[in-house]
Amino acid sequence: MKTFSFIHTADRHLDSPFKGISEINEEIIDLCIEKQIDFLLIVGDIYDGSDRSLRAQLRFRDSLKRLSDAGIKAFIVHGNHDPLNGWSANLDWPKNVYIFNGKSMEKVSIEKDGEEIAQLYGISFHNREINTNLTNKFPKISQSKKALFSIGMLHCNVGTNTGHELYAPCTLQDLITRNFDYWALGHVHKKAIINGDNPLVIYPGNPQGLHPKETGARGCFLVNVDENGESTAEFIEVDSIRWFVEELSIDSLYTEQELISKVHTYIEKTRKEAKGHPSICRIILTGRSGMHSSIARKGVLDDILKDIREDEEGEKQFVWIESIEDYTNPEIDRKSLLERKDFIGDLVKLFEEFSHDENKIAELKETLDPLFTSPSGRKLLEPINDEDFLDLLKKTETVCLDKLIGGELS
Ligand SMILES: [Mn+2]
Repeated sequence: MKTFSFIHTADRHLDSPFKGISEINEEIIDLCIEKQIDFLLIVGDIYDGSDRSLRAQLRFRDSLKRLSDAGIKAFIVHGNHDPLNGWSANLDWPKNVYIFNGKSMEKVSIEKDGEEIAQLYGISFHNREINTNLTNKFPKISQSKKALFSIGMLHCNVGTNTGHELYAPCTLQDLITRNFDYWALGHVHKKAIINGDNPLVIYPGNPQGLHPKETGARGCFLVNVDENGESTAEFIEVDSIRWFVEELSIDSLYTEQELISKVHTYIEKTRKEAKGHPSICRIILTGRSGMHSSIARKGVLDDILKDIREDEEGEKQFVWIESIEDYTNPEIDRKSLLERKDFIGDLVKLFEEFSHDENKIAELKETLDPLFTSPSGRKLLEPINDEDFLDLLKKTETVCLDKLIGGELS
């Protein structure tokens, strides 16, 4: 058979609240043309809402026109965010575009230079809430009669992925038993190869992170099928902006200058990590130090944010700090805690004894000994040296005090 290749993408969510990047990734269209692929599969949630804007539809149509003019076909199924019963403008779609209906599963034959190369099976969401298992609508291909590479396109939730709405639920086994060669899925925004071979079952994830929680590289899959019908899938990054969330601790920071420098260091680290992509970062400040009260002052974080953003103006590969959130706590004054005549005072005194008195340490170690020597404990725990033991005690004290007085001091 003829070799061929295709690109699989899903979940672009055009018109999503994050307006900054509201066009389909032109990178995907460029990639299709550059790699001279035979067809593009778009597996649902092209638009964020069923009432898609005319502008988003026009831009999407124009992107597909560019693809069509290059002789590349595009096949589309709709998902729960852009079901077919939502409003859509009456537009002339380019001739190489095929949109699957939402009433029944359809089979489409794909040709290359007049020769049939693959069979494509798909169905769109007619309405938003599809709670039935749509895999039942797909045929089971008899392996003996199988001649052509077969692909299933489905927007669905495999194995009840809890991070996403439970629409069109199904199991991996439901998909495997169809005897297809490739399942092009959509719906889950984090890329996942859920079956690596025979068949390949892939969620490409969204090609652009839409909010701070959608961190890391985003892209699509390029699939090559050789003359024996063997397929290989390669992830290719196409996101134009990358999201990051970072926790920075104020432990051991004493001045505003040190805090600002720490954010600058983080920005430079992120610029390197984003490998040429502009990025948007959310910073979460944690830890304890005297800086807590300064950070808590009205306007201080806003001013730091403004100052840092100004420094980024004009940077081509910018690192934009979206927000700085304050989860810091005040420094613990152990000396005054030791003088307290309550449970907290007793607890700090106890930790004080355990970390300085060798006999007490030996006593504590002996108490903990069964944990390390029991048959089940031995499998999980390594023996601890004295230094690590003291370090562990220190951390335990911090955890206890955080829980007991975390709010009391702030
Ligand atoms: Mn979806």
